[in-house]
Amino acid sequence: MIRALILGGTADASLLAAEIARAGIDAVYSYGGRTRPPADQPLPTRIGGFGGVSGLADYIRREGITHVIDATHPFAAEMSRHAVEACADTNAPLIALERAPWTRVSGDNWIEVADVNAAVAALPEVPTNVFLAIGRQHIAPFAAKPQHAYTLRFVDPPEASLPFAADVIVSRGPFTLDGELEMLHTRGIAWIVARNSGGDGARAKIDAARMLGLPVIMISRPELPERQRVESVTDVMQWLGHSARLGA
Ligand code: 3Y8
Ligand code: NAP
Repeated sequence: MIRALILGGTADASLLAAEIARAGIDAVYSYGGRTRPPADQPLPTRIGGFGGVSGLADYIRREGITHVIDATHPFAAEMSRHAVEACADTNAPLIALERAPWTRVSGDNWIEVADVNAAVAALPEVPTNVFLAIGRQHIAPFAAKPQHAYTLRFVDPPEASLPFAADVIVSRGPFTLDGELEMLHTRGIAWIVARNSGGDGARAKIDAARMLGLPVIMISRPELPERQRVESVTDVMQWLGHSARLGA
């Protein structure tokens, strides 16, 4: 009998949860507890960390999890690394549902950088209007260049004071091309900082930047350990179905 654990928190994870619920497969959906409250899922849902690799391994054993699907975001590197280790420790089969990175197309003006610090360095010295579309957790390094007029976008209103003066848009996304064009134009944004998340939920700003001829400082994805990886919900269902047929 299959009992799957979905490490979720993305649009793809929500699509997978709907498919798994429709198929009547026993499963649990897991959020990291980063936003309040996360979207509802059609599966029993748990919220919050497991307590590191050992906490996740204990959860897998205690809950009789037979399959783990890492459908977290490409930048949720710590969760993905823990899943690889905990599944190796418990011999639980693991598959990652991970969307392909965005690739540059003609008209894109990308400056590709390895991490947030390199993104700060890539910004000009001369004061300008900058849109940081990288969430809430990794903005502190931009305090090194306080001369810019920053626009930030968070899922929830900021709880504490910000490390530098900035205007915050509170919006959960997914975002639309018209909405992004309007926002970038009315705020006179001249630079965008984004992470190469892939998928459709965050790509509208990239398309809008191309249309407006704006430079995008694009942060590459963190390195992840080797693990079986698919890009579609169908592939995950086949992986599960295959196991079901084998009576796993
Ligand atoms: C808590 C679950 C859905 C899910 C929507 C996707 C699309 C909109 C685009 C911008 C970029 C960013 C951010 C973003 C997007 C989708 C998807 C995606 C980027 C929710 C969600 C949770 C989170 C956590 C949140 C992070 C933050 C990152 C905002 C739910 C809405 C910037 C990633 O305040 C915080 O602590 C927020 C933290 C991790 C990155 C960061 O470091 O701040 N996502 N996002 C999940 C949990 O608790 O386990 O609440 O429904 C999911 C979505 N966010 O069903 O439509 O990519 O799937 N999320 C990035 O750089 O791309 C916004 O603003 O243009
Ligand atoms: P992260 O840095 O990789 O993970 C940090 C810790 O948060 C993990 O070690 C784990 O805690 C806990 N955690 C993360 N995701 C979890 C999940 N789905 N279920 C249970 N615990 C989880 O993660 P993150 O980048 O902060 O992302 C957190 C959540 O937001 C994930 O669900 C991710 O899919 C979603 N999200 C992230 C981004 C992004 O840009 N990072 C974008 C969209 C959505 P323990 O060690 O205690 O187990």
